[in-house]
Amino acid sequence: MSSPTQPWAPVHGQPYRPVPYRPVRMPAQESLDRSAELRARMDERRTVRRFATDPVPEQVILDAVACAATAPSGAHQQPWTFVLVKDPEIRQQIRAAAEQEEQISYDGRLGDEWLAALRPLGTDSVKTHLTDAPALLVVFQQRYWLGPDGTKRKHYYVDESVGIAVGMLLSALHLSGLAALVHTPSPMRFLGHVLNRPENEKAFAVIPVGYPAADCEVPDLVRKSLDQVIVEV
Ligand code: IYR
Repeated sequence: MSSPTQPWAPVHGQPYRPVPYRPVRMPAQESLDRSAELRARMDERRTVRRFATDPVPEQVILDAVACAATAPSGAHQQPWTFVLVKDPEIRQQIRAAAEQEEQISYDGRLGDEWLAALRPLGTDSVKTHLTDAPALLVVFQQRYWLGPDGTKRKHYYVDESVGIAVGMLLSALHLSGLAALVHTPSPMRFLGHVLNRPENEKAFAVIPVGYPAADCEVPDLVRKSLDQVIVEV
């Protein structure tokens, strides 16, 4: 990997020029200790829909985005943009537009089966998290590369790449003490308009970030046990 201080530039079509990778191997006992601790910490993560309005240290969010941006991606094209929205007016605009769509969704667009699947989660069309949380991370997929001169180039496995990056973002936020919610208002086209994003970017999710409200409640969910999610052959 190039030095972190070297700015990114497209390498499309350049030859393979490997560099050595020799991380110090972690002793097995240390791996076991760390994985057990991480497993317990990750099991404490909950999706939060009621946020405190308290500010959060911005650097924590920036560090989490930097963690997310270490994600592997198709052809290492890193097809993501994270828009950090702090401005209360823009958050209000996003909330108004999201609630307008969600109202239609919850009033029937989702259909009975989908609404039944959501009922145990207690979601509805009111999206207070979009204005209560002190920051929103709006994640965009770069569906293709758009050069400064308008050149377009295909991006590969964009859904997978951005999904992995968002997973890493959620882990980083949680392990740094912040709560988050992956909110996917549908349709999401309004986000590109409100945030003035270029034509190659498509909204993937809105992620409010903050602390849970003092009276925050979450659904009483049960996670699948390890033996229900793993198959060993
Ligand atoms: N986008 C809607 C509905 C919704 C859909 C799923 I799948 C969820 O897991 C939760 C909500 C909303 O944000 O309310």
